[in-house]
Amino acid sequence: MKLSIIGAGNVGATTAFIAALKSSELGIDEIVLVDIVEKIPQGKALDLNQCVTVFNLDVKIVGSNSYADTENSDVVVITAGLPRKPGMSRDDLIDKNAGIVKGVVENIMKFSDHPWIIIVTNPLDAMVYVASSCVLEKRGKDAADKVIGMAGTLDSARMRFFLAEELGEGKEAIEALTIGSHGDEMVPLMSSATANQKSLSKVMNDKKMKEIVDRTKKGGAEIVDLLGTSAYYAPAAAIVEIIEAIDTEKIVPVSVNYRGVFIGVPVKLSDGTVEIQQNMLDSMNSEEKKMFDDCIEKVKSLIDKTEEILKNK
Ligand code: LAC
Repeated sequence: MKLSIIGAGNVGATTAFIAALKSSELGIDEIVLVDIVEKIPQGKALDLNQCVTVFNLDVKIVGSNSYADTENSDVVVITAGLPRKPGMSRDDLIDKNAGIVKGVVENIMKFSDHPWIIIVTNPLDAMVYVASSCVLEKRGKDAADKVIGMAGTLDSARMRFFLAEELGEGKEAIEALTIGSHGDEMVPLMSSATANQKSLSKVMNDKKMKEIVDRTKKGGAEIVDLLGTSAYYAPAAAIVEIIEAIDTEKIVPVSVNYRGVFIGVPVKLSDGTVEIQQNMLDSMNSEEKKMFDDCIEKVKSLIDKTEEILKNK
């Protein structure tokens, strides 16, 4: 598998690092790190090549300022764009990042026909819309269906961590999924979450659950406030989790085209298609369904705003 990562900042480089360490189990033989800034991707690639040598891993890491090096990628991860600063919401980035993502996708399309494209740039769901529309125009529906957004795997991991800590359980004991958009409107599926296969409501009171839901929703901002910039270890791991899920039975929450909007839903990624797990959406309780519907409305208006911005570019 050839993996290209656009944007050699914190998230991009850390994704390359984790993917390189897991390269043999994931079947990755080449990782290309592209950035417009000169020397940075080359420097990080050199460091990473020396890193994998420590473990005798057979993976080649290339740092480049040219999209030509992404030729024939199987998976492309787009992290390029501005990250949040303290006090900013993800939506504040829309103006700058819409143009960046469009440009990146046009360049990718010149060198790879039908790669999986994983969007990470914020505001996530709107950027998936930008990338998907661009691929649809250039390569048609089958290729556009392979454009997905990383958010739910990250939000779910954050929530599982908070739940595991609170309950004093191992992380593998906790199953919990968040869907919807990447932001305050996300939908943590508490009604189906479990700890050691027991429903959460049996092991935790409502007040605690609500606190954890709130902390998960603000999970990104909590780290922005501490670091002065966006998180990157968990986002990078959550990107690799999606790559790992491709062509397996694993269900992951990713942002895809769902009834005309781009929003996080549980899916399987197999044979180049996205299989939405509608049964899981149908089993939401009424409160979750309402949150999910509100989220669809919110994303719709964000997409309208994005269209306006792109028209003026
Ligand atoms: C976060 C960024 C990746 O939630 O959106 O940390």
